[in-house]
Amino acid sequence: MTCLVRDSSTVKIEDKIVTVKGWVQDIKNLGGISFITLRDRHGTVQITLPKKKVEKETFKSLVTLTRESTVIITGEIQKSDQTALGLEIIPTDVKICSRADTPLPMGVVDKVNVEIDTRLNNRFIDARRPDVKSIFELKSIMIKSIVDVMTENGFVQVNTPKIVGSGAEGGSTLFKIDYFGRSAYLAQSPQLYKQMLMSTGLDRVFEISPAFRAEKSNTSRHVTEFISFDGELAWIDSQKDVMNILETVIDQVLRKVNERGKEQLDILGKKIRLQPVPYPVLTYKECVKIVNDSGIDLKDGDDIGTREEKIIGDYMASKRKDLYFITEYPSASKPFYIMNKDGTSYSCSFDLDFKGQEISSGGQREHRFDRLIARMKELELNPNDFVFYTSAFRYGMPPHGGWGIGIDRLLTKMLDLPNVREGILFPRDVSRLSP
Ligand code: AMO
Repeated sequence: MTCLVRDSSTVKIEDKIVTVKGWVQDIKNLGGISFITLRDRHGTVQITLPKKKVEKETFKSLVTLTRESTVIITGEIQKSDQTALGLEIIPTDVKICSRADTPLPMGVVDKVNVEIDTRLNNRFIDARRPDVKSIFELKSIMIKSIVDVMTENGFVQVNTPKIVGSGAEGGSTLFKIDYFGRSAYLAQSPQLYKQMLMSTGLDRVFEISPAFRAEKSNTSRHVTEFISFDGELAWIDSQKDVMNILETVIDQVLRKVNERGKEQLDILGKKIRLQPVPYPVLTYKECVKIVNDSGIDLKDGDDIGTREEKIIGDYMASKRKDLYFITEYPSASKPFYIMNKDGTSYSCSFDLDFKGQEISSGGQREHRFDRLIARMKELELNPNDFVFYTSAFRYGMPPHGGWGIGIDRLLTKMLDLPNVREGILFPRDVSRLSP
């Protein structure tokens, strides 16, 4: 008789004899009969051990196992009314791959609430939980969907260096490293490189890669290493062109995740609320008013911080809008590479917020060499530190713009997770460097 290797979700009564591989989730010893719940990536299957029917050695080795040990079990399938799958496996052969130590640092199926720190310290066990595993399967589905949507829209996927000689997003969040005796940094974003690529004729590029910020703030949305999804496109008329493509991309990605990730969303008990495009646009000034109307004092020019973002998010939620752009930020609050709106003090930039949190920022870039240098000087940056970048603006640079999205924030907002760390397998923050 042939013996099939099956995952738990595909064991069928007709298989007669199967081999299953997994973790011992639970063992119940009732004297004459014992039950093992064996878990693999797809679910669980019941191994039933009637003492009289199972070979003595097999019985003994299985009932003395510890929870979360890994085993390979071959056995006969029998019908059962007592199990979810309507069947059980009576083992004929067992191979113990590794016996788990006791006590476990945390339970897998126990209902007790475990602190996020304990969970992150023991991520290898935490991610055995079907809900946690589903989050990371959805992240994979989301990234695959982004690649599909961007490629379908004519973007070329690129990779740019993560060890760099100068930062793009301000000195305060740069991680300095020793590069064979020279100063170097971990890239805060692919900003300067994706812009340089606009002068090559690869006029639509995207990148999904780690970005690093020496972010001292210990909040539920800041980490020191995150995955950035960057897009950049040339020949734009204004930042509006970038916003149009960005909302199309987000919309298509959310739809794809809803379809492709149905199984995982069901496990989490979630459904992604889809919002038709175009997304609403608020100006910075309108946001200041919304915040002031809520009783919080915010002056024109002040930063829209976490508290203010939340107020604006609540206001938009009351209009059933989860995703919305914020435009016309004061130039002073934006980096040197963003274009100023001629004759105003505003920048050609935008943020995209999702349920009261910034998930993306972008805009039209300053592509005119002289103005770019002037803007750097205005912000007290030394253009000589950026010659590798500014050179690309001297020999034919098209007008261009783009965005950067924190993938981890997009995921956590999409799933209403309370902390960005929930969406990162091994997060890095001001106090966490391990595991
Ligand atoms: P910005 O600095 O706004 O813009 O970053 C873009 C997006 O990256 C995410 N992000 C973070 N996520 C988690 N932890 C952090 N510490 C963190 N910092 C940033 C956010 C944010 O919206 N070069 C520009 C983008 C562009 O103009 O193309 C940039 O990096 O989701």
